[in-house]
Amino acid sequence: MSNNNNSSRNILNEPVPNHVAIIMDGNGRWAQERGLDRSEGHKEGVEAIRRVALSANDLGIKVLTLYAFSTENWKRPVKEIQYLMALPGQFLSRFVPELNENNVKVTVTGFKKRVPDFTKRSIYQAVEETKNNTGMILNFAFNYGGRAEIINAIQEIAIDVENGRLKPEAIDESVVSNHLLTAQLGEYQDVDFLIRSSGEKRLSNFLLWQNAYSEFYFTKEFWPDYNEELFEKAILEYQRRNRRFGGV
Ligand code: V07
Repeated sequence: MSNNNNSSRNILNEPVPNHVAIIMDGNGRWAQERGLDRSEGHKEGVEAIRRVALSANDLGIKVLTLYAFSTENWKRPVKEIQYLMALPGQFLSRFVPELNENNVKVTVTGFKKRVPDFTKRSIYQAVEETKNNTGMILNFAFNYGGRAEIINAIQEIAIDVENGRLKPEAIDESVVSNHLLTAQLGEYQDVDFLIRSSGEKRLSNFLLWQNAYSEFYFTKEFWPDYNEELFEKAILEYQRRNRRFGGV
């Protein structure tokens, strides 16, 4: 193991974030730089998920949410969408046994509409086959959009008000949270640490409500290059910020 700089500080001696969310950006550019098809970048991106998920689980992180597909991604070329919709199935057949060995539970946050049936079946199979695991939750944001999520919550809450089940003045943060797509995450619904790879410094409609108090971390590496070492470096930075914060 490397003994350089801040990695000599033991990462396990200080709190790790409960909920880490990642915008896995740079798969296309990674492929372009190598003269490869974009799909090769997505394929390598799956390997990066494996490395980072197992590392996060080892560190004791409770929830890892990955932005796999946004509601805006439907604008991409049909060929690319077709490729992307097959990735959950590939991921499932290759990694579910390993996720089970590591007690990792798969969940999904997103809208069902427009997602092809074969993709939904793969995803629900992964969820089903890992549902009894009690370790980290590997949560895929799939056909997810933050504003659409908030609009959906408002519509559901409005129906409760219309039917007399809820008074407008009773609408508070917990009522709203309970109507978001992440309600299943319970006490870990809020993101503590947001990572975005590939140099872009934007939130891009990702978990708008849930990122209200999170620390942001932007890194220039492309997602397919992500590994245990880069992930630990990010977590050490979170711990550094927490120390400064806790000191006052
Ligand atoms: C996708 C690979 C990683 C880089 C970012 C974009 C491409 C894993 C999944 C997945 C989704 C749901 C699920 C299991 C796995 C996935 C899409 C794209 C659309 F239950 N990777 N990955 N889905 N990429």
